[in-house]
Amino acid sequence: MSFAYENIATFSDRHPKPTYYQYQYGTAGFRTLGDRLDSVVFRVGILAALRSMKHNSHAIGVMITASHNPEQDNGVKLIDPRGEMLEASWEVHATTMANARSTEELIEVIQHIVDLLNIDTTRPAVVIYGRDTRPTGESLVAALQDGIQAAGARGRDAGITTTPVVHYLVRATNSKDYGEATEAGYFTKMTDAYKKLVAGRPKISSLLVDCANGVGTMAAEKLKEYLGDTLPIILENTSTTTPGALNHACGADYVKTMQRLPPSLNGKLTPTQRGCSLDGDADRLMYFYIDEKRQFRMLDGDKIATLVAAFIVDLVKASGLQGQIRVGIVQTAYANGASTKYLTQRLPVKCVPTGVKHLHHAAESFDIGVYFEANGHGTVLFSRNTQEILENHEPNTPAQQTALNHIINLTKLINQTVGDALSDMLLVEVVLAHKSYSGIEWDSLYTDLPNRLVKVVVGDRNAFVTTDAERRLVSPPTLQQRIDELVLKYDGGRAFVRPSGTEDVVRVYAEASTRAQADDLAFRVAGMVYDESGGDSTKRPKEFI
Ligand code: G16
Repeated sequence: MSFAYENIATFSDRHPKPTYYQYQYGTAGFRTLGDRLDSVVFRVGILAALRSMKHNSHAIGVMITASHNPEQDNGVKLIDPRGEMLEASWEVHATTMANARSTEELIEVIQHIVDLLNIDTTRPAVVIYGRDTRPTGESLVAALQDGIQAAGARGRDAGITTTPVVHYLVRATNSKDYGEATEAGYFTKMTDAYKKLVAGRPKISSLLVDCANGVGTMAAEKLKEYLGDTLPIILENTSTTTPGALNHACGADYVKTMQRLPPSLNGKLTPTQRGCSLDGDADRLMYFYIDEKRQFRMLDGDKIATLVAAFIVDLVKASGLQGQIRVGIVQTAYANGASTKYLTQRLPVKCVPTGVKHLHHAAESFDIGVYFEANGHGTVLFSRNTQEILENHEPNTPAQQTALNHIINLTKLINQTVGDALSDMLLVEVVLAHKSYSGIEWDSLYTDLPNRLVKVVVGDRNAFVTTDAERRLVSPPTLQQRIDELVLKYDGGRAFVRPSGTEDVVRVYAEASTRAQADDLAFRVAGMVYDESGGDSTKRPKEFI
């Protein structure tokens, strides 16, 4: 098929934009109520085709998911040729297309983009797409298929699958040496590497996996088969068809925000046994365990980054590559202060704004870049130069050879395109197996400062504008100054405010030296945010007072 504006116009008339809504490309693409997204997803199909044409017909990915959001929400993320998030400069094109008020305006916008970027629309285009288990997913896929067809592109349907699988498929389709571009190729690559890395190490009796009642269930079931008895995983929260169950009182976001075990796992996780939670599209991971005092202990993205980075640094030294390969860490403002302090004493650490797209690019500046958000979203990147060093290195001793083999296997185990809960879970289990650590030893690397995350519903979240990697507010005008004054009253206090890019809320993060102080600081700052937004004082949430 060829690119024909008449064709696009005919299809576009079937996917009109609602007049009342302005779309915003957020932290991870467009995200709002699923039944508001038909026109957006249709247009994303066209945009993905244009991006493929612009990139020498390399495949572009589209994932329909709202990840950690409630079930009624949905969203769409675009994936670039190397499997990473859409290049930031195209976000503006996505937004302009999404907000074109009519078919005529849409055609004008497309023509403008084609001219501006000098896109050769005679080139073939390929779009790989998948969706999670949300009820609105099926109709949104139909809208996407219309967009792909309207633009004369070829679509490849990856079906109901996880975000990391779609990222993998895009990378593997475009770079043949990355792996076989099938779901089986994804599982085989990852589990073969895992088996080599844990060969001869003691096995744990079981690992409990909370699948958030989402698409991670299907992927984890397949992973279980590939793993066999090398890692016995017990799957929980696997009700993918129960209405309202997705992410409800379970999953990685629940664990991180509530800092407690999902109620459905009460009595299932035995003391000292490890468990972990995936989120709704299986790109985030939170670990936890119950200690000897039967207290819930959370091991979040910061703890994962610390564990993994230390292991990689040890392997680099042990393989004789110290001095040739520089390992660095990327975090966001949400990183626990104790983790940042611990890490900066050992490694270069960068702080960037929230969003995998920011972390991923910052991590590319290291030879091996370990990036994790505290919410459990992260991965490890090995630069091209590092891969070459690994391939050409000639170890002097058998011990160096073993360490080198381990690093090479890590490059295969880790999904280097994006945070991947299942790949990260295997990575954590590899490190724990090598270190002979239980959750307790891992947890004891440093002690988290007590912290609290709060969401505040405001009239207009865009009124909250940040700077300094989202650590400070520049608007509303005097709010940051008042937060600064308040923070000074708390021992070890730190707090910041930022608008979410995935939910219609403002997020408040606070930490302090005691749990009571962290809670108090968070709720007081949340109260300031609420008041600042012109909230009705009679509806002011009780906890904020
Ligand atoms: C997305 C992004 C993450 C980000 C999270 C929350 O995750 O990929 O990088 O941390 O949203 O973002 P915000 O605080 O702006 O709402 P996911 O797993 O929801 O796709």
